[in-house]
Amino acid sequence: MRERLKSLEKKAETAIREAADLDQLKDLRVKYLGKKGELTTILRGMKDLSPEERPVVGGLANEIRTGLERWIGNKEEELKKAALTTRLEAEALDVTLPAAPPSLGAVHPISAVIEQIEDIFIGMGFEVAEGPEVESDYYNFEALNLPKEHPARDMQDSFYITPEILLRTHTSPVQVRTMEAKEGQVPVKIICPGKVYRRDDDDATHSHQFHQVEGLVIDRGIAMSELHGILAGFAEKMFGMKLETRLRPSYFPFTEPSVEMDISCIQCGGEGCRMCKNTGWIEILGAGMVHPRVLEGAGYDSERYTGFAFGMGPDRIALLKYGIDDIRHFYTNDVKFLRQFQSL
Ligand code: FA5
Repeated sequence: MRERLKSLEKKAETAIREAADLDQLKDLRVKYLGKKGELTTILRGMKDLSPEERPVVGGLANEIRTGLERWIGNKEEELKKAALTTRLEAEALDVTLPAAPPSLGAVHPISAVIEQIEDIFIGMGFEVAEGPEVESDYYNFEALNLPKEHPARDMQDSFYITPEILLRTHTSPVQVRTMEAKEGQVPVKIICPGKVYRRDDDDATHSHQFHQVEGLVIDRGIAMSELHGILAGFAEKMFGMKLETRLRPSYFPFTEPSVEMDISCIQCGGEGCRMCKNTGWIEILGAGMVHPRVLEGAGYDSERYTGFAFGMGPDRIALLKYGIDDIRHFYTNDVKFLRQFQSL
C-alpha cells in the first residue's frame, strides 16, 4: 500500500507540474484528491491492514494529501500570474501610436447635385423656395390646369392619402404657392428643390421617390428666348463643358407652348454612343411658357405678365454627371458606393 501511495504521489506531482492551465489543474484536483479520487480509493483498502500498520499508512496518506494540496496551490498561483501577464500584454495600450483617423461621412451625390444647381441659379439672381411634400390635389393638379378626370393626370401616377391629399408628384405646385404668396407682384424668380413621389416601378432610371428642381420666372415681356438662354447657360455650368442645346416640342398642361430641353451628349459630344442611345442628344428637363390659365388662377394678369417654368430631375442629372448606371444606387445606402463621393 505504501508503494501505491508513493507512486500516486509521484504521478500526481508530475501531472501538477505539467498542467497547462487552471482548468487542467482543477481536473487534477478532482482526479487525485476528490471524493472519488485515486487517493480516496487507495485509502479504502486501509481496513485490510493490521492495526499496527494502519496509523503509519494513514499518516503517510495525510502527508501526501497535504503535499499535493500545496503543489496544487502553488501551481494555481503560477498559472494565474501567467494568465494575467498574457492578458496585460495583449491589452497593452501604446499611447505613442498615431490615432486612427475618424471616419468622415460624404455628401450624398444627389445633395451635391442639388447644391450645385442651387448655386448656379442663385448666381443668376434666383431665390430658393420650398413647398410641402404632402400636397393637396388642388395645388398638385387643379391649379396647374389639370382638373379632375383630365387624361394628363395619368402622366404622373400618384400616391393618394385621401381623395384630396397626396404625396406631390412634382415640384410644380410650388409655382402656384409662390405666385399666390407674391399676390400679383413681379418679378418672380425662384427655384424649388425637393422630394417628389410617383407610383413608378423602380428600375435603372426610375425611382418611386426622387427629386426635382422647379424653376419659375414671371415678369413683363418674358419670352421663350430667355428660357432657352438661362437653361443653356445652366447646362454648361452644371456639366462644366461647352454644350449644344435644343428645345423639342412637348406637352405639359401647365405650360403653353411646352418643350423638353436636350443637351448634346456629354460622353460622345454628339457622335452617338450608348449613353445617348446613339442619338447624340440627352434630355435633361421639361419646360415651357406658364399657361395663362395658371397665371390667372394664381392672381396674375396674363395680358400684362408672362413667364416660363421648368422642372428637372437631379437624380437623372447625377447619373449623367457621375457616370452611374442605376438610380437605385442612390437609395440603397451602400457606404462603399457613397464613399466614392467623399471629394464632392
Ligand atoms: C414634370 O414633372 C413637370 N412638372 C416638369 C415641368 C415643370 C414642365 C415646369 C414644365 C414646366 P416630368 O414628369 O417629365 O415633368 O418630370 C421631370 C423630370 O423628373 C424628368 O425629366 C426626369 O428627370 C425626372 N423624373 C421623372 N420621373 C422620374 C422617376 N420615376 N425617377 C427619377 N426621375 C424621374
